[in-house]
This record gives sequence, structure tokens and C-alpha cells, in this order.
Amino acid sequence: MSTTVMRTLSAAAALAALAALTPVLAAAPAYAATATFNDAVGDISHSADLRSVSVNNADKNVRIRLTVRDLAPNKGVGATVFLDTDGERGPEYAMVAGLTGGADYYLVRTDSWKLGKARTPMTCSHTLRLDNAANTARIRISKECFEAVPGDGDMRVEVRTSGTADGKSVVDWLGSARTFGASIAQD
Ligand SMILES: [Ca+2]
Ligand SMILES: [Ca+2]
Ligand SMILES: [Ca+2]
Repeated sequence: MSTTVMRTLSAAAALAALAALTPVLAAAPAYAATATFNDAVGDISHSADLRSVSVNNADKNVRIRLTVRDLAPNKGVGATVFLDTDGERGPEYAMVAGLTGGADYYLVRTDSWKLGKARTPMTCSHTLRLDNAANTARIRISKECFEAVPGDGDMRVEVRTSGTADGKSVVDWLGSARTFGASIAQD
């Protein structure tokens, strides 16, 4: 092999190495206006198996996209999205959604991971859209829903999906149960 060819090859190898590095560098900041959190595949054996959660923390709305294994209308999948708006332990709000057919959903204030007590659904602007083919649910919550808190609008999110198998309830938490992901800065 001639010296020229060797040089060309090593330059190409260097470029390939750089190209391989770039996505890693781009994905490095965990603290950004948009963040994606992946959950284990197959940690529950149910259509509700949560795959990923993307959060866009914009000025007027927070948008959360959930991807599960199978969102076909007859699968009986539900989800609860817990929101931390004050940077302190525990959620302040939760959006509870049936991800099936009629897609009933509501947003409540909470001071706990348990939503068992009677709650009054909030009337501020929030929506849920399902894409059965893509197995995604897209949630939008207006920032007007949240009480003004000290800080600059950073948010943390935890998600629990749920379903029923053989008469028993199964749940899948995003990452560790009752643990928020990295804080997401507002745009
Ligand atoms: Ca999962
Ligand atoms: Ca909190
Ligand atoms: Ca999980």
C-alpha cells in the first residue's frame, strides 16, 4: 500500500471516529429544554410496558410524550405523569390518563405519590392525544396550571404506566419507582 493511500485511510478513520463521537457529545447535557428518558424494554410483560418519555419544557406549555409497547384501543393501558415544579421532594401535580379508546384524563394537585384521596380535577388548559399506530400518548399542560414557585420554571417528571393482566394490576415506573428524572430547564 502506498503512503498516499495509507494517509487517506487514516484521515477517513479519524473522520469516522469524530462522527461516532459527535452524537455522544450532543446528547451529553442532561439539563436542557427537551429531554428524553428511556425505560427498560420488557420489565413488565404487558402492553403498558413503558419505553420512553420525552419532555419539552417550554415557556407556555410542558409537553410530555410517552411511548409504550402497544397502545391498541383494547389494551387497557393507563398512565400517571407526576410533575415536580418546586425542585423539592415529591410531586405537586399529576395527570392521570386512560390511554384507551375514549382516553379519559384529568389533572390534579397532589402532595404525595398516592392519589387515593378524592381530588378535584383542575380546569386549566391541558390535553391528551393518542397515536395508536405509533404507540404514543402526547400530553400538553399549560404552565398556567402551575402556581408560581421560586426558580425559573425547571421541571422534573416521573411516569407510571399501568394495566391489568390475569385480574392483577401491573405497573411500570420510568426508572426507579417514585424517583424523578433529571431536572429539565425551561426554554
Ligand atoms: Ca418498561
Ligand atoms: Ca416537589
Ligand atoms: Ca420501568
